[in-house]
Amino acid sequence: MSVNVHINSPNVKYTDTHIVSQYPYQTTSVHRDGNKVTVTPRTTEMTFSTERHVPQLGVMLVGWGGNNGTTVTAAVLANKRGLTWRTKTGVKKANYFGSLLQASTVCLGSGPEGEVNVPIRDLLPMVHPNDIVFDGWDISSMDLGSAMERAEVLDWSLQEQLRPHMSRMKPRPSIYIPDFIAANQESRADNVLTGSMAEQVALRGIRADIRDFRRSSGVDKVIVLWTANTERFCDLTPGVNDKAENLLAAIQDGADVSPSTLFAVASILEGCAYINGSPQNTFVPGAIELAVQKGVFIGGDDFKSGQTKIKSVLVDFLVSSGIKPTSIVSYNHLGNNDGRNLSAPQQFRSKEISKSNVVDDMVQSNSVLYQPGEKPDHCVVIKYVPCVGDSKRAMDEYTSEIMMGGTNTIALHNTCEDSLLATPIMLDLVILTELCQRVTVRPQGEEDFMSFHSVLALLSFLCKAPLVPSGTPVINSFFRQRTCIENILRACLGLPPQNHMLLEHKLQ
Ligand code: NAI
Ligand code: DG6
Repeated sequence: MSVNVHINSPNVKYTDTHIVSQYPYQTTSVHRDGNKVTVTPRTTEMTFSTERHVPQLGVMLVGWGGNNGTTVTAAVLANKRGLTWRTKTGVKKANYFGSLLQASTVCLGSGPEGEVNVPIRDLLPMVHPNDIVFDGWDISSMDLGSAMERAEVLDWSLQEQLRPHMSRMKPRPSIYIPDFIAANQESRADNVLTGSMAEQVALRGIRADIRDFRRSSGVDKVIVLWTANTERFCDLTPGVNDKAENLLAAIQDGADVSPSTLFAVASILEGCAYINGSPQNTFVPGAIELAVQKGVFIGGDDFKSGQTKIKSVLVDFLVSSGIKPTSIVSYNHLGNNDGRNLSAPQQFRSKEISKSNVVDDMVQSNSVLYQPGEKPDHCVVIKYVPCVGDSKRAMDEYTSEIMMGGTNTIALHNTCEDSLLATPIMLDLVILTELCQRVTVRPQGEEDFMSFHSVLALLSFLCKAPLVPSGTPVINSFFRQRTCIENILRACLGLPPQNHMLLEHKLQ
């Protein structure tokens, strides 16, 4: 059941089309001179404007027939139909647990009945996941019903109920350049836009697919989300992918451009936001420049679902408690097709990079614990073990230095279905992106309202290696990322940032 949040303030106006709020944005400017630090508080008056009309959203998944692609489609269908199914531990009901927007809450303050918490989804008008229309591409031709069975994620009695609906969906043929993913994926590739097809023609084909989906489904907006295999990193080559015009020319000339970058370019040219759920460097500088030129959102990289999410909590907790992590060793094994693809060295390397930088900002923030350039040892291991399927095992050992030379070792073991962790994140990514397309901000003194930057850093909470505008800080800390989302949504409603001071209960 949804809650109707209404703000009672002279600073907030509800028109038929918009919610408009006046918001004092408070920051500080800091000047450091040796060991003297001067801090000057500043306030900038901002006007936030949020369009109230929620459009019909279409989401096109690259890798639709994979574990994530089939699971997100099936989960939405099951929720929409309110399905229940029996397992050996009882009757289960479809839900969206694990979704920040659907299943977590924010505190609005307190009233006569005490603290009032509401789901984030009820703060502002947002797309409901049940209303999303899915389509997509896969290099495997299997229909979504059979692909769901191949994925071995959902309980069989749920699959039986979903099968007739899922089987009607078939992925569109996709771009397959074998060199970018593991050789062990070749046997799946029976649904490709032909191996020898020029990149320019493939790009046109993807753009035509997006237009066809928009037209045939009747959706108002399309967002494209890469949930296909992890690719190897591509080389950053001046004259090829360093600028938008070079990248477009390189595609025309058939130069070495990855399938994921081709998809990103196609989406951007169609005016559709593009999100990268995998670790590879899809967003070469030319693709980022193109997105900025076209004013289209891009976001990524790599869904932050399990081990890395815990890392962004645990290291935050340790460092912000004044404890010094000196070594983090993360091991995991899994047996799904993602694990199979990652068993190849170049694809593993992409994932290793994405999983390794997550503690950097937290470490750098504390000069009491760490000297400049000092970092904890950080080791990431992934092994493919077919037997465990999608049920990933993650084992972590965190060693920290505590007071007076003491050592604190924390060991964790986590078992969970990988795709059931990724699915709610995929939904949050597209719903948050869509909402951001309806928010504009006018800082004091400016004539025009501005959108968020095309590189949508607000998605950082959901990504292992957050993509941010060049020269801006990368925030990995779980708490800072979540607070950022919460406070921006509150600003759209003219509400002050959550400060957790509870002064009203602390004075006498
Ligand atoms: P999967 O291997 O089951 O699915 C990937 C699908 O992509 C396959 O069906 C494959 O045929 C297809 N594919 C490969 N290249 C393609 C192309 N060029 N065009 C269209 N389709 C293509 O993998 P899964 O488990 O669904 O994961 C998908 C991606 O998400 C992987 O890159 C994984 O690393 C990433 N990821 C997954 C997380 C999770 O918790 N499940 C978390 C973080 C990232
Ligand atoms: C092996 O690590 C497979 C990967 O695709 C991960 O399961 C996925 O990236 C999730 O990683 P994490 O670190 O968020 O659990």
